Amino acid sequence: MLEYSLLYPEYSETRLSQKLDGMWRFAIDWNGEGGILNWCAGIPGHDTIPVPASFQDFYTEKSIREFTGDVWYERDIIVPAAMEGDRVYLRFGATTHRATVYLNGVKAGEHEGGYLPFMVDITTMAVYGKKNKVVVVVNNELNETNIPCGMTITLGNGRKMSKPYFDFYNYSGLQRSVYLLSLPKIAVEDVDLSYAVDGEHAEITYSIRTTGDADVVLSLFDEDGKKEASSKGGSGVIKLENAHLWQVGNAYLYTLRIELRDGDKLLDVYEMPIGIREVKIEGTKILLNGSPIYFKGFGKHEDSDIVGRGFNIGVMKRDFELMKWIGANSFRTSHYPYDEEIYREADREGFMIIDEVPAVGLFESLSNFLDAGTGKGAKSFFSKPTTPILLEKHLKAIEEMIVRDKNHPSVVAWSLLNEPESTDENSLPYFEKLFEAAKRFDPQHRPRTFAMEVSSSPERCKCYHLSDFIALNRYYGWYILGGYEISDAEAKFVAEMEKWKALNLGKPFIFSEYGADTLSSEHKLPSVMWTQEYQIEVFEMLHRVFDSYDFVRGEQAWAFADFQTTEGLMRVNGNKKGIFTRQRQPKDIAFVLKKRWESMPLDYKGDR
Ligand code: BDP
Repeated sequence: MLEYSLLYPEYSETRLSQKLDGMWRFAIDWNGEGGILNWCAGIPGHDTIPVPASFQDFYTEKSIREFTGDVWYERDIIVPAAMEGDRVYLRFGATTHRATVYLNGVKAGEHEGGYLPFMVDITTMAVYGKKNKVVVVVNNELNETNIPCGMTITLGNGRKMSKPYFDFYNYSGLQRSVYLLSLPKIAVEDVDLSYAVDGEHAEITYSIRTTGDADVVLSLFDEDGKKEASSKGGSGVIKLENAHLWQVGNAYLYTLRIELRDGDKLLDVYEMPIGIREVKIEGTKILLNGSPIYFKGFGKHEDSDIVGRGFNIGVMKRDFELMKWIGANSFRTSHYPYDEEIYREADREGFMIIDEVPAVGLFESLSNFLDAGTGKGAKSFFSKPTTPILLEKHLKAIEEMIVRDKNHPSVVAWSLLNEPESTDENSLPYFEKLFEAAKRFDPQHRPRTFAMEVSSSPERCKCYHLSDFIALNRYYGWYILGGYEISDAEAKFVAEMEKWKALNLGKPFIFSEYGADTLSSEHKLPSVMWTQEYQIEVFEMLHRVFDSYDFVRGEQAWAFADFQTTEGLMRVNGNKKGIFTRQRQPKDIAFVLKKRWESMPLDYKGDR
């Protein structure tokens, strides 16, 4: 069990929460000497940098953008005297990929894993009512013992360089908000909720974990603030006769108020938005509140100009407006859990999320995602001496993701890996442990899956039977038989689909990626690869195939927007498979998708 709470840092009658965003002092540890030189007590220089943001894209020097190693952040905070007597924490939304936190020169905590929050307890270290110095050292090196996988090389000039086994830039730093929080000694630590829906009748089964003994009192308020139900005790069931369900594109959020009491004394209050909905798989159908649904949407990235992977509230708003405009209803958080604000927005807007743990690059090849389909490389990513360490970190990330995200109605499924090497015997025991853990951590037992690349074919994949629904990443017409050979690509795609069909798995399939690189500057009639016309041809071909198989229950195009990657022969200043540009303007394909998705009802193919 996690040693800290991952509840969203709400303010309440009993909790204080202060955002520490803004300009922090910043220093790059060029010689890896910050530890020896005691930077934990104060960093050198006068540079400052925004938090939250990736550090890479602000500067004009390439050596900073490509810097691999330790970067140091520092700021002074006043820990208010009013917090004394409570438990006081620093909460980091994400430090990519690992961080050590110091308070007043003394180590306060550390965390590994770059896309999930953690809390550092500073209760006994803080000087109350006075200035305290926070120093954080963040390391962005990649290896094969943590996710996402990659390696770190050293160039002839002695500089280190990141070699991701994945196709997105290794942005890093303090990429999400930092909070100073105080919680009462006896506090709500975790909340488990699950739902049973029968028409308008709904049952909410709850269980509240606290840090000490207290009477638990729950109240449920509707959107107008009217109390609809209440309950007492640390666990139980709340019944609603006329429940407003959370529906796709029509979200309804209740407020659950949890009070911890000792007689008349209020010990803690925690309020959270909740949405009542039930997700189920029945045969090849995915049901939300009993009705079949078809996924329309994207694989995305947290990625934008200047701030990189840093959370940007304006970009978030724009992305949701574009997704509504185009008729999408869902997205996958490829290839890592996103900022918590994005899930809260999806809860409000009625979007469905396939929540993905940062397990990408688990494939034995130097440039993973490019060689993946070619069958190149050794065939044993999961039988290395380091595999047990990787598994342990992977399981911890799954736990952290599910504990953080389990109460978002928008989260309807878990993706436990992206394009792993699922073709060797040793992958099976590894995958079994992931799937078992996801079930154990999730009180709602949401469907689990992993996104499969093309060599994970019906004949070769050892693990697809573990998935509750099959998620395929397929690039017919791009990596496979692109350009004038597209007719053969279609035939090859149909041949693969026929093999899946023959297996008669009785499970839903979703296309979790499909697309073609397209430069927004390029037009040509007749088309060639990389032009906007060709992107449309690829999508039309693929959609024809999707539509001819009833067990295909969704399509999430790759990618929502163009995004930054490591430079290379295959990438023109990033991956250009976006339906929108990196600046969030539509390519021609966006209008094609809009027409298609707006004409497809939510229960598309639901009668089949
Ligand atoms: C898949 C990966 C994705 C890549 C995409 C591509 O899952 O991260 O960006 O292909 O090549 O292999 O565009």
